[in-house]
Amino acid sequence: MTAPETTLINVESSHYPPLLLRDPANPILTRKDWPYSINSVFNAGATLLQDGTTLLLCRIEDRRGLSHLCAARSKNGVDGWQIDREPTLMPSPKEYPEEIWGIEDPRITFVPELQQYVVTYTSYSRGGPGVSLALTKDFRSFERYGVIMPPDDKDTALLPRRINGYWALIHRPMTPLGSHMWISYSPDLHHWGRHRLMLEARRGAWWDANKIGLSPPPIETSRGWLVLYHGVRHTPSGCLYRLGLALFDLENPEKCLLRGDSWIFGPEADYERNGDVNNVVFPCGYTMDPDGDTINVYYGAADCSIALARASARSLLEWLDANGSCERRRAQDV
Ligand code: BMA
Repeated sequence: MTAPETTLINVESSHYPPLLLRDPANPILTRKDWPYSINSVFNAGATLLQDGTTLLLCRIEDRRGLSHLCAARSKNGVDGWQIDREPTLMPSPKEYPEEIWGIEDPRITFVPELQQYVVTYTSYSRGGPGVSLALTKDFRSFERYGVIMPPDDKDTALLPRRINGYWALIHRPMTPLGSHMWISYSPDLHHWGRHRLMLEARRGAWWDANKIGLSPPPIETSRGWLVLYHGVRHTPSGCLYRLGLALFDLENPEKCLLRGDSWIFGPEADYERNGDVNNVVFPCGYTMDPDGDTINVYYGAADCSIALARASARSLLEWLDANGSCERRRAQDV
């Protein structure tokens, strides 16, 4: 009798090329790793520090249901995490009342011009979730700018350099007519204007109908800004969070060059299927390997843990060339 074949973790159907490969160590961080009591750890921003250390700024939910941020550092970005002994960035509702119900889902952008990391995150106010911004050099002390986009708005990241002299911020305001990705510009990171619709949620039965949002900060390639975004499907048993791919013009980032029709990554593994919120993959950060091609995508799984999947920038662009089309041309069809 022959032994049954081992089940692989990457369970994608062979008809779909697996563009993001899960790390065998997944989930790489869970509440069991935490040095203090928490309910869950998920949705982490990511960056590489100057010495090559991977830093994750993790969303921690406590047992009141409120979130704060906590940093974890690792030499190889997979294991050996050194986790701050206490919260790294707590909501500060006395000075910033808009943080009264917690801070969530950070995205990190290193900005060479400022020689600082810009962290954008959701601040949960009495008026709903809005977008806040803070600057840091070391993830130990932070300069808070407060709310830069009022509720309901989230899923934000700053581009790492100015576009035509202005900082550019991607975000996702919510309206009853649909939750789409917008881009806004600022001369000083405080005052924002020139708001433009960047990518629309599709409609009807599509996997990314009605609600989409930026996932990690855009990835700069020679062909354009590569954007992983999440699409939310409402089903009778709850929401289903999957990832799609699009490419935007380098100097005019509101111009979509290519957008894939199908999702490229969705909940399949047990830790993505089952958790506090089932069927969620939610990346907020990535790091790029020294080869300039391997992208390490850090994602929250089922609002309970942090997992890692790798992709090749070249393969993502090739996939978009084969499967993407121009958003504007398609606009009338959907
Ligand atoms: C979204 C965000 C994420 C969360 C996801 C699934 O709206 O709030 O923080 O992971 O829902 O619950």
